[in-house]
Amino acid sequence: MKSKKMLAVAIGAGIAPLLAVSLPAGSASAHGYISSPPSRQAQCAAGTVSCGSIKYEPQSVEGPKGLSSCSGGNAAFAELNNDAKGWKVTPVSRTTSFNWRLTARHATSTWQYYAGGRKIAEFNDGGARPGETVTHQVNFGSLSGKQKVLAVWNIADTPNAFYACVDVNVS
Ligand SMILES: [Cu+2]
Repeated sequence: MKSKKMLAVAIGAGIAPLLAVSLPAGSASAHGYISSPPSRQAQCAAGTVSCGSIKYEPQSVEGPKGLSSCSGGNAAFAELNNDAKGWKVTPVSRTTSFNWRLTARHATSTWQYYAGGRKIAEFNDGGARPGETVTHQVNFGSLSGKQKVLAVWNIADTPNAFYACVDVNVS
């Protein structure tokens, strides 16, 4: 998101009309997603699977906190919810590193990972601003075989979260 301060400065400088045109693209580019193991939106962006508009902005799967859908409730990205779309399944070990690529370093409350119908990991950043990449070690415990992991990035200073589904095979 563009800050209100930046907006105020821009208006003060008399470039408000230009900003009004460029703002949608700017805010769409400013979030994050899981790059590895490749999430569904990362596979769209890489052309591994053919997708609609999500391929241009894999970082934009933003929705209200508390959802459990891969699309974060975005109708335009509904194909991310389709388990039969041919997503590449990444073989992983019981403890696996999940890597986020952030295009905006939003203040963060928690990172959550769900699989097998329950939460398998949570990391509390206490409102801190993350780096451009973030890595978490996630342990699958007793879960094995094919799993659809739902990862959630909860933003500290907005009601929103970012969502990413990752298809893995745990062995
Ligand atoms: Cu953002």
